[in-house]
Amino acid sequence: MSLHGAYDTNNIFAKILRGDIPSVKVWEDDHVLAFMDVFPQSEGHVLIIAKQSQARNLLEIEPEVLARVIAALQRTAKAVEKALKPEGLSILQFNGEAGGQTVFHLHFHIVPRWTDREMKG
Ligand code: DGP
Repeated sequence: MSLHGAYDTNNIFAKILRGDIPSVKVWEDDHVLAFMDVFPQSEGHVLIIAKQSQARNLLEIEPEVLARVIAALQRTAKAVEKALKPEGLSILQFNGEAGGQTVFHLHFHIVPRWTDREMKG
């Protein structure tokens, strides 16, 4: 799966957006959805996606949509910090299979970190 190509409307996050498969939603508005990662790297691992964009990666996302996603990312990161009091937060984002991406609908990870807890992944 290269950085270029067609958006697969049957990718997992498209199915979550359609309600075809369940997700644990953290926050949403008309443009953005934040939900729990089903394979968390730490407690409180959240994913942020745009609802109405078929961008597969950062190279494809429209700048105005990206701005909404980033604003939601910051809002959600603040909520995670308030709820879980992590010592750090990793914001992760992968592009293309060779870049570590496995679901080809643009997304950002919020991964809370604690120095005394073992990291997964
Ligand atoms: P990435 O490598 O950035 O493409 O990460 C994709 C993430 O999606 C990975 O951390 C696991 C998560 N994930 C995969 N399948 C599902 C699912 O069905 N539901 C949820 N909530 N997350 C999923």
